[in-house]
Amino acid sequence: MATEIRIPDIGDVEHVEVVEICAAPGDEVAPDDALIIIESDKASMEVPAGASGVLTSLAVAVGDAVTEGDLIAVIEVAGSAAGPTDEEQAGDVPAEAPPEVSEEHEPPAAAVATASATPEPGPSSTVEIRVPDIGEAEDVVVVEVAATAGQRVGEDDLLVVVESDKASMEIPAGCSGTVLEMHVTEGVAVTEGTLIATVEVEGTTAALAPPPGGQGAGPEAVGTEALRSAEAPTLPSPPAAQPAAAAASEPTAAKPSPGSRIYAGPAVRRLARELGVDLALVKGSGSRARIVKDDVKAYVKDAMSGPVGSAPARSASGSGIPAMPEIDFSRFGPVETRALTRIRAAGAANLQRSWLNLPHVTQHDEADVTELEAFRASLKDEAERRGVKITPLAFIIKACCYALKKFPTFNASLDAGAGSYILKGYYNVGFAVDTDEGLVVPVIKGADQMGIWELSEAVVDLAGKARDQKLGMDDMQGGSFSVSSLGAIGGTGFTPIINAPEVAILGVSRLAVRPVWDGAAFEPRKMLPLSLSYDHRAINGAEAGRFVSHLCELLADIRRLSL
Ligand code: CAO
Repeated sequence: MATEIRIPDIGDVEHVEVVEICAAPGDEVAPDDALIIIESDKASMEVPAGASGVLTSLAVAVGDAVTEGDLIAVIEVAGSAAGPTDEEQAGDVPAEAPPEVSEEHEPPAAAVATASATPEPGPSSTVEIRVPDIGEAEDVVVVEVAATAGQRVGEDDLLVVVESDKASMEIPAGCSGTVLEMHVTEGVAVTEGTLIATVEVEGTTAALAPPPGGQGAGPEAVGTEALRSAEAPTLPSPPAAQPAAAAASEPTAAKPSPGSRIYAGPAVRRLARELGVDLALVKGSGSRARIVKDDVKAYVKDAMSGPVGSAPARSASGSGIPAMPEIDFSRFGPVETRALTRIRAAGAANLQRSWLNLPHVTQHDEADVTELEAFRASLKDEAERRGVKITPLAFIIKACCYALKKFPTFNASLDAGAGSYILKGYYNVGFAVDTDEGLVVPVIKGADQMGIWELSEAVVDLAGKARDQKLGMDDMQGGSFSVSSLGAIGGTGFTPIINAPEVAILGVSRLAVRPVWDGAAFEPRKMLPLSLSYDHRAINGAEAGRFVSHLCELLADIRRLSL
């Protein structure tokens, strides 16, 4: 059954703008999934699908001016026997929209107090600015505090931005004066009536009307504008007038003064918070300098590629990388906090350091190990007699030593200034071992001097020590190249992180039998996926390609290991 989704009641506003499209035809949507985001001068709101099904068509585009009842989209509701209600058929509300919509026809509390503020000459007085009617919205938090104590504000100057799961709203001062105190900070939860700020209205007697019905606030409280979240989809009215101060504070690349306006929808604000981006520093490319997701992404890109100390970088953490926001996940469901083991924490720091400092590229290839596997199988009885487990890893380490000798820049480190290679005349191969405590990388010293039996013994011995937490510092130092084998686990390829200050690491995935064309017919061959990550400062792509090709040749014909 096809259901038409239309623009819900948007209060007194005649038209709102579609600022974001959140779903595309063909998408499966749930009732709570946002289809579009609409925005008036003062608030933005996600319009949810209101029904489960597949989005068959979208009738709006970014930039469209829409009004109540306009068609947004058509959803093919899966397996629904129930027909739409009369209201839905009339297009008043999306199917399954919450019942609160029946209240929509009341004029929103929006701007009532603001509009009725008629300052008259007289002595100063203190006005309390409180959170206005926020409809049925729950979990409303302050996401931005835009004014500070001592700041002069105009009626329309922004004090805070609050946000629920579905909508965000700017709360302006609603009167002119000096902020005496801001009573909220970013991240605090607020409800209707929560005290936001106290403002001294100078030289006037503030004849400000109480909020409608006297709800929540005292006689001097200024009701500003109602936030109706998507659960009660009503957008507040635009302000009666735009004071000159607000017009002068259009966002620019430089941080605007507190109180100036940031136009951004909830999805954009959420993205900015996730990336640790201060929206005040982002230049909006939308209408009225509204910030869209692409602006935030472009800002992050600039910050990452710009010179250290450039304006965007200064706003980020010391390393120039935007800090990750701290999120209270318990807001979304039950959580458990578990400390990282010492090994995992140390590994995490090393991996991050390598990932951030070394430009990683991964070269993928496949080695035909059919003959190698046949040879390995033929050693089974002897291996049992010797009490040694022989896996492909020993052959791979052996082949790596050969390849490293042929391509010495892979068995190297870069000096601190990255002006020269430090080529190593030893072949110490580390291999990643997965233990209960985390990942460790013991090193087989002088691996090039060992035969397959010796290498197999070394792997078993060091892996056992690693799992029993018996490795000494010496067992883990002095590596010149590393191998990370996930072959026993599975996968067809991955991006191993270089064990810096080494310059390359070989990832090994699970071998599989594949049909390989031999020029006349398809032959079943055992193919071993290899993934070589390398530091692109030290190694060119062509060199990496040659290194892996050579490795594949060696593994395809292990007689070459004796040449
Ligand atoms: N394809 C198919 N099978 C493979 C294989 C591959 N590439 N590599 C190993 N196998 C097989 C082995 O032959 C063995 O089979 P049998 O018991 O039938 O002989 C089985 O898988 C188990 O091998 P293993 O894991 O005991 O031995 P290994 O030498 O292959 O690996 C070690 C040893 C220590 C590297 C491994 O146990 C390990 O910890 N791997 C995880 C490494 C890791 O976490 N890497 C990710 C790090 S992040 O970059």
